[in-house]
Amino acid sequence: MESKQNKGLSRRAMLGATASGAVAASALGGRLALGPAALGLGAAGVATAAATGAARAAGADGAVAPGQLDDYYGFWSSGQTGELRILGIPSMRELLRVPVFNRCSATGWGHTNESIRIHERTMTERTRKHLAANGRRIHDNGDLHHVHMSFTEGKYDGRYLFMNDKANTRAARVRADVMKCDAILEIPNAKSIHGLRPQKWPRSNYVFCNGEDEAPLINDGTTMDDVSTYVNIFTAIDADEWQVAWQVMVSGNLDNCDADYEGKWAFSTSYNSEMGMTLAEMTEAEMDHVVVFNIAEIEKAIEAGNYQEVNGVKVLDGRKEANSQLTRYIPIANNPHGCNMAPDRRHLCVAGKLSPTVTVLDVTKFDAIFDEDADPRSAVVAEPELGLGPLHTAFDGRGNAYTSLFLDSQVVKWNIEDAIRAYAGENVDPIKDKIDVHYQPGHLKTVMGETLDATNDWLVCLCKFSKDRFLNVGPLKPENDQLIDISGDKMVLVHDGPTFAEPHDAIAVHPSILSGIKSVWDRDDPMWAETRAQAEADGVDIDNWTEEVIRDGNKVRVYMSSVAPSFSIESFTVQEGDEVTVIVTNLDEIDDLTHGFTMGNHGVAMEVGPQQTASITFVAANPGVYWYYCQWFCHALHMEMRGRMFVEPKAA
Ligand code: CUK
Ligand code: CUA
Ligand code: CA
Repeated sequence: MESKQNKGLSRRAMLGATASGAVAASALGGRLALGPAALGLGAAGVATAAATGAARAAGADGAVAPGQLDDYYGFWSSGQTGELRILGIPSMRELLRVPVFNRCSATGWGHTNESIRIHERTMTERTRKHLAANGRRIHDNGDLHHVHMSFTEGKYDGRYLFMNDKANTRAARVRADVMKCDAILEIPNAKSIHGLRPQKWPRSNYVFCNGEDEAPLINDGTTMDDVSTYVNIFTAIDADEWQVAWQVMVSGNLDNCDADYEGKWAFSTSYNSEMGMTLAEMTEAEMDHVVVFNIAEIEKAIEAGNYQEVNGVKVLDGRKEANSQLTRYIPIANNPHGCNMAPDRRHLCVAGKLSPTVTVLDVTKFDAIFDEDADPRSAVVAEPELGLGPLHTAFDGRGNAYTSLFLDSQVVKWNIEDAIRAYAGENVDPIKDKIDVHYQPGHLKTVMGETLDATNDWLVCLCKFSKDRFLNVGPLKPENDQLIDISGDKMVLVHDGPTFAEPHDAIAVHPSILSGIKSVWDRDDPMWAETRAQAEADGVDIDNWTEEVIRDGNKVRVYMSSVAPSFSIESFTVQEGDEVTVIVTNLDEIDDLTHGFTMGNHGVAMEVGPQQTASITFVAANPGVYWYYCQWFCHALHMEMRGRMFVEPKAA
């Protein structure tokens, strides 16, 4: 203790911080040393920007000065990286990565007991069997295409972010108060969750998920060739319970989806109405379709018990031949893709992909198409020809739509009302502007353009190819997310933002909606409830300075606390072959004072944020001395924040 205190003094003096807290520089007093100066930071890091009104903190070029905050949070998917990312808009600075379906070296996500429990909670028996056969407990890859925030009455409510995993047929929820994943659901029966959208009205009671790939409903190896046994599945997740509420079998496959502003409908595009199994078959028909799901009729059918139960889930038949009131199929040309509801509460825009058109559907006409003899195309009110390869559409607050043109490498701005007038025969050109983007855009998003709060501020266009836009980094190039000013009549490209593989989609959210974000965990957070229960069973009080090593057969639980710059336990001993669980509680309560726990040569590392408890389990297979250390730079004596595990050889 003596020498630690002395080192603390000299180190602080060296860094030029005040020494007024020096007498208290015991393990606990360490926090006194950690002003910004101790880390060599200026005080400017806490400058605030008045990000409330319509005025932009950023300049016209989107530049945000050092120390200034961005105007909006951007939430980015990351495709095959499997994580959620948070960027600032308009600076496009990356603020955080939130691991979800991936394994994270920094935070231990996918390895801590708390995160593995979230993965395992709704895993199907098939997946458990598959993983066990491969010597694993969880999948640590995902393909996260779509991220959307929870809604209340058509507006973001700042509670949750929802996202899909196409690779392993899952959907996940991230708590927006701490920006951590708190629930993952593997969806039975469906295959490859692609489109995902929350219900917008009255609130996000459901999260709708499209199954993209067809497979036999009872997928037990009986047949591959009898395609008549194949189905596709639309799933509604109960967003509060994070369990499947119901599923609907459909004809054709499902690509992207959205929901209306009345809570009556959900809709999905299908590029494979043909139920083809090859590229030639999937592009054979001239028309595919949009499926309209009638939420009230579906809930009625569930209530009436008109479902079959498959793998513990209620499944309804909404296929064409079932002739039910659950679904309607609206013919759309040709392999449609994007499915975007406009903030005018009325118009759904479906991008043609292989057709140069966007089809505009009036959702107030959907009741009529559920009449027996109605023509489902009677809901079409416009079909402007916009350019080659339309993929997705975004909206501003002035009735304009912005559609990405993949093949043309352009964004086209068009006016919805003018498109409707043109479709009705008036001589008006709905196209207002076109801009080149670089290159091959997929999704594009305006600030809060998928809500009733659509703005006229920025458009982010997520380009799939960057080619020559950045220094060459080898065969694998970054994507290029471009920032476009849409405040005037003409779109203006102001910024290129390289991103790693492969964000598909993004949303932008005003900071006032996220005012509930915490900087320090609540000690009683449910994230470690099971770890707390184990501690209580072991008679350990993890809310206070803790030094306990509990032996339970060949299981050893090591409870320790951390306060900068030390762990409460400087060494512990286990036996060769023991299963060791290290439980660390970070008692520091200062913003940004994260510790970590890394056990050398054991593949073990985790984040422990201020006031957080985290735990990780491994087998101590080899006798010897192993250092553990804090891997988050937390203090001038961060390097010294370490200790030893001694693994005793098994008695012969
Ligand atoms: S999909 Cu990727 S560009 Cu998965 Cu939203 Cu259209
Ligand atoms: Cu604690 Cu570094
Ligand atoms: Ca097709």
